[in-house]
Amino acid sequence: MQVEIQIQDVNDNTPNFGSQEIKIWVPETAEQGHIVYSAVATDKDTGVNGEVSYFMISNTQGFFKLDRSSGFLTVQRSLDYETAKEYTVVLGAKDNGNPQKVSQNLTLHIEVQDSNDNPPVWHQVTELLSTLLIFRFTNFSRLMHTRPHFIILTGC
Ligand SMILES: [Ca+2]
Ligand SMILES: [Ca+2]
Ligand SMILES: [Ca+2]
Repeated sequence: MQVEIQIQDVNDNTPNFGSQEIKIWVPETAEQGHIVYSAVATDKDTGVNGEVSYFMISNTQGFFKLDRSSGFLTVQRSLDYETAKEYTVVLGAKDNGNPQKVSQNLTLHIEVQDSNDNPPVWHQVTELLSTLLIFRFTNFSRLMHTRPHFIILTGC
């Protein structure tokens, strides 16, 4: 007599990101929809017990959007290096089993990379001119005998 024993899967595995903190760089010119990160959590169970979906635990002012099934984290709002250089987004993953198991948090440290998106402006012209005038004025006595020399201390 043969007895067939079928082992049924139980939800004894938790989705696992493999790490708890990750650093990511994204250019400030990244457009809406730009994929910043692709979250992947594995779950060794089968069927619904191993079906993983993703969720956000914290998101800085809605700058990023997470697709709950693919795990893609995309840019949602325009970034600006000159305004904010770093964001922190915390993700979680859960399976579809019963009872449901939830992963440890994954913290993403997103650093915005500077792009040359600002043209030079001349707002310091007035200040520069007044500095030069003061320089000339304070050297007026020397001007009687020598020609002034102007040195550009900083510039590009
Ligand atoms: Ca599981
Ligand atoms: Ca900018
Ligand atoms: Ca910039």
